[in-house]
Amino acid sequence: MKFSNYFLPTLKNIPADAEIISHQLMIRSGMIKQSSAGIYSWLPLGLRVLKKIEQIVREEQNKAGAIEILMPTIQSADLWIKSGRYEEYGKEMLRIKDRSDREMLYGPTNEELITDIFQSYINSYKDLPKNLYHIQWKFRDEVRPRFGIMRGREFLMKDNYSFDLTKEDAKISYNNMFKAYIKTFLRMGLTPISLRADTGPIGGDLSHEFQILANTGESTLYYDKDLESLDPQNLNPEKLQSYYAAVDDHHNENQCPISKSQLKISKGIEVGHIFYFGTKYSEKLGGYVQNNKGNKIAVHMGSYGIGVSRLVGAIIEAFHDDKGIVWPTQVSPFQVSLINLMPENNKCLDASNKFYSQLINHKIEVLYDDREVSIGKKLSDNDLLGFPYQIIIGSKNLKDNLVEIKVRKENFIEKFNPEDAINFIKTQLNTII
Ligand code: P5A
Repeated sequence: MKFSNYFLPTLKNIPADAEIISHQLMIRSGMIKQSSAGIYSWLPLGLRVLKKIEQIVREEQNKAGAIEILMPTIQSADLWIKSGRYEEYGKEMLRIKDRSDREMLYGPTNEELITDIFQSYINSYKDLPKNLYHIQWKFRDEVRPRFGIMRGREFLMKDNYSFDLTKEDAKISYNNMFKAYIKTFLRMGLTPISLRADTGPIGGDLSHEFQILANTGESTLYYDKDLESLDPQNLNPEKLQSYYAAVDDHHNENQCPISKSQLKISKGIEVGHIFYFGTKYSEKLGGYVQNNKGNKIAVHMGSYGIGVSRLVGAIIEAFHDDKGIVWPTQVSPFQVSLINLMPENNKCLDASNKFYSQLINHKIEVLYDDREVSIGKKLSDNDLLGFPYQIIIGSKNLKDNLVEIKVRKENFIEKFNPEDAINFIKTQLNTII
């Protein structure tokens, strides 16, 4: 993509209403635009990141055996009246009336709707277990939407729902998802910390939340330092659940079961939450199957949520410096910035155009900064955008047949001849899973 053809409005100044760094950086790098309180448009760069995160989440769900569907954003109130949550949800639910005065709502979550889909088609224990997910926009009329897309009113969630015959089987589904969640966050370059959690309006008696470490996070976490070095190929959910981890409200120094040398304290951001709630919804909404003796049994359910849009902000909170974003390669909107410092110089133009076609031929995602703006603005904009590698083309280096590569994470610059430059980038990108 050529910058001059793209739609990427960068801003130099920090927007006055953005309190936290990810919100500031997302606005300054032209990723989102607020439409009204807690509701955002995703501009091209932001959308690319959102789609990459969504795809990693999707792949890990599929690998774990969950099946993708798509439920609507607008739901009828009927099922919520049956489950008892229509009243309970209060003002956080956005209620709408259609032209025939029927009560509708913009779904804040989908336990009711999925249980209804399940009960319409599944009647026998032989069809269990089932695990269905979708990635769909939700609406929660939060009292205080803030921090940009981190606590929006409209936000993208991956939510799935498991159906099992017994509590024991449901626990297996729960642990399977637990493991998939850890893998998902590790794949994004994050450090996930799982904690026992309250169940709130979803209900049930077993729940974990997943926080990711970020110095600027809202919660303070106390946890066993072994949780920081998990091997994605070798995850044991039961063992992981036995490690000590607590948010500051729940942590008591005198009752902490692990030694001071083992205890770590860091800031975190909640990006996922999972629940086992037994038969709470299946009993009310007809989620029964016949067991092998012909008896009707209410299925045991769990629900599992990942804040897909929140992750965009959370990743920026975890990975930035004073110049801007420092994207992990796995979710970076582009892999390479190709920066032509002097587009008016024919040699620079030829060399840059050649790099551009070569990168495209190698299927490397490149944003080619061909703009006619000052060198200073180009360099600072590209640092702000934070793609992992920058190829910088200037006339002085070209005279010696050299270009510069900057590795954004280390702010390390090295000179290469053009051929080696492409090979260096290719090798670096191949080492990423
Ligand atoms: C689990 C899936 C649920 O809603 N029902 C279906 C369960 N859980 S949850 O904890 O309430 O939300 C799951 C994740 O969604 C993200 N999230 C948000 N992201 C942005 N803005 C919001 N206002 C918001 N509310 C929830 C979080 O990542 C949360 O962990």
